Amino acid sequence: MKIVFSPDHVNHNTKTELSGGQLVTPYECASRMDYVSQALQQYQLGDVVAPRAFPRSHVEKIHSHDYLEFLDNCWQQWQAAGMQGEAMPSVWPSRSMPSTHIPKNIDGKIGYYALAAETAISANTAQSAWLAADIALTATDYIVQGEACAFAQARPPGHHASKDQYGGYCFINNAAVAAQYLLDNGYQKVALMDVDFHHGNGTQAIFYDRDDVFFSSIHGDPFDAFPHFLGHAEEIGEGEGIGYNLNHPLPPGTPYSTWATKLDESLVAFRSYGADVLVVSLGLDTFEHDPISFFKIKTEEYLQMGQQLASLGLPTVFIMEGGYAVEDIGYNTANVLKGFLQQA
Ligand code: OKP
Ligand code: ZN
Repeated sequence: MKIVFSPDHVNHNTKTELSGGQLVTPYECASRMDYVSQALQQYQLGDVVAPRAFPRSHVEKIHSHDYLEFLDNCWQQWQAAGMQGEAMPSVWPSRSMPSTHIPKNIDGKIGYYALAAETAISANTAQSAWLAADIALTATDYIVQGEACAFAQARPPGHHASKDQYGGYCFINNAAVAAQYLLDNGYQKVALMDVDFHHGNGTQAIFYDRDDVFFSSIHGDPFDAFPHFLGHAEEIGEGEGIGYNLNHPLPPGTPYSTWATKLDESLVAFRSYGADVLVVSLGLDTFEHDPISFFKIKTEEYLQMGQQLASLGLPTVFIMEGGYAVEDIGYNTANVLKGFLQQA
C-alpha cells in the first residue's frame, strides 16, 4: 500500500505538556515516527510517498474560518503579549460562564478555542497541522484514484479536534478531512472507525447530525479516561445523524478478546448502513504497555485487528492517531497494516 509521510513533521516539536501538575516532555513526540517508519520498511508494507499540497478549502469544510485563523496566528499573538512559555490556556467559557463572545486578549481567546490544557502551541504547530492534513488528503486521494488501501503516517494527530477547538494533541481533524474528501469525490457513505484508545470526540461532534458519515469508536470509558466529557454509549447521533454514531466505552484492563467483539459490532453496523468506503483513525495507544492508557492489547493481536478491518472488504484509508509506547508503536502499526493486507 502507499504510505504517505513527510520528514518535516519534526518541525512540530513543542517542549511542554501540562501533565500531573507539571510541564513534561510531550508524549506525542517526533521520535514516534522513526519507529513507525522503521517497522513499515522492515515489513515491506509499501512505498513511501511525499504528501502534495491541497487547497485549504478541504480543511475549511471541516473547521471554521475563525478557528483556522486563530490556529495560524496564535503563536504570534502569544509572543506579542510577552508570554515566556509555550502557548496554553488557563481559563474557559465553562458551565457557569458559558459565553460565546470571543475574547480579544490571547489568554481569553486561547481558552475559547481549546478543549483541554495539556497541548502546547509553538512556532511551527499550525504549519505542521496543515502538513498532517495534506498527508491525510494525499493518502485519501489514492483511494479516490482506485487503490484498495493507503496509510497516512501523520502527526500531529487529529481526532480530538472539533470544528472550532483543539486539544488532546490534535489541531486539524485529519480523519474528518479525509472522510469529507471521499464524499466530495464520489463516495456516498463513509464508515469512520476510530480504534485509538481515546474517544474521537472531535470526529463525533463534526458528523453528529449527519447521515453520510457513520462514526464508531472503541475507547476507554470517559468516566475514567480522556477526553472525559464525550464518548458515552447513549450518544447515538442527532437529527439526520440519529443511528449513525456508535460508541463502545470499555473499562480498565480490557483485553483484545473483549475489544474485538465491539469491533465486530461496529462492522456489522457499517454493513447494514451500506458503507462504501472505510476511514480508520488508527491509534496504537490500546497497547498493553502504553504509558497513558489502560487497555491490554498485545503486539501480535494487532494482526487480528487488521484482519478484522479488512473483512469489511472496503477501500480503506488509515489515518495515524495516537500511540505513546514509542518503541512499540512501529510494530503495532505494522501489524495492523500487515493483517489488513493478508486478509484483503
Ligand atoms: C491523544 B490521542 C496524560 C493525560 C493525557 C491527553 C491525551 C491525549 C490523547 N497525563 N491527556 O487520542 O492519542
Ligand atoms: Zn489516543
